[in-house]
Parts: sequence; structure tokens; C-alpha cells
Amino acid sequence: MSNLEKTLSIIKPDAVERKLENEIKNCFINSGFVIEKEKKIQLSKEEAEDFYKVHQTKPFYNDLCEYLSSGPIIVMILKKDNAITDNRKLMGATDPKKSEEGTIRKKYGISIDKNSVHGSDSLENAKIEIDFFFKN
Ligand code: IDP
Ligand code: MG
Repeated sequence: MSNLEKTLSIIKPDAVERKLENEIKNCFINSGFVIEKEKKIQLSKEEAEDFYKVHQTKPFYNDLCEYLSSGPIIVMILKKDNAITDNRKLMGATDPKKSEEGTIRKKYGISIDKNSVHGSDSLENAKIEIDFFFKN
């Protein structure tokens, strides 16, 4: 049975800065994802804090929000069967040093904070995150 899902993906500032946008998009496309919507934006610090508010008690929260708002990002709605789980697999572990061969974070990630991509971690968060960026 099919299980068509949408997930929210972000190409983070470290990857946009290194001009990896098209290479990373091709990783998604070659793995069967359809990029349903996309836009290039730069978040304010306050918007980044709002987006990452689930992490507000973490010691790295301030650095994380500074970083996400430090330069342009590409936000995308990716569509595919089992998009949420499959995108998490394709991204690899949060820390690029621990991610598997062939994953986006293994290929392009620099460090645990500059790990090139974000992807929603659940159906519920995918809906919240898609609304965050694409609700008019
Ligand atoms: P995820 O991006 O793999 O879902 P989360 O645990 O949701 O990972 O963390 C959100 C982001 O916060 C990560 O992508 C990473 O950039 C950053 N982060 C997570 N853990 C640490 C840490 O221990 N030190 C610094 N940054 C971290
Ligand atoms: Mg997460």
C-alpha cells in the first residue's frame, strides 16, 4: 500500500554558502523525492528561535539559532511514499562523523552544527514545519 507523505527539508547555510544546493537537490530527486515547493530565504534570529523552539532548553540552542539565521537557506516540501522516514535515512545521523556512507550529511556535512540539511522527524512535525514556511 502506498503512504504518500510530505516532509519539510532545509538546505542549511553551510551548504548554500558552498554552492551545494543543486547537488543536494539531486540527492533528493535521485532518491525518488518530488520537490513540490521551494524557496530561498534568510530567517531572522527570532524566526530561527521560533522554528527551533523544541530545542530551547538545549545548551546549543542560541548557537543553533544564530547559525540557521546566518545566511540564506533553501526550504522545500519533499513528497514521496514514506517521505519522512526516507528523508531521515537519506540525511544520515545528526553528527556527520557518525553518519553512514552515501548519506547527505556524510557527503557534505562539516560538523554536528554545520550538518548541511534539516528534515522533519515525524508526521506531526512535518505538518507544523510545512505550515511554518509555506502557510500564507
Ligand atoms: P536533527 O537535525 O538530526 O533532527 P536535532 O537533535 O533535532 O537533530 O537537532 C537539531 C540541530 O541542532 C541539528 O541538526 C544540529 O545542527 C544541532 N545540534 C544537535 N545536537 C547538537 C549538539 O550537541 N551540539 C551542537 N549542535 C547540535
Ligand atoms: Mg530534529
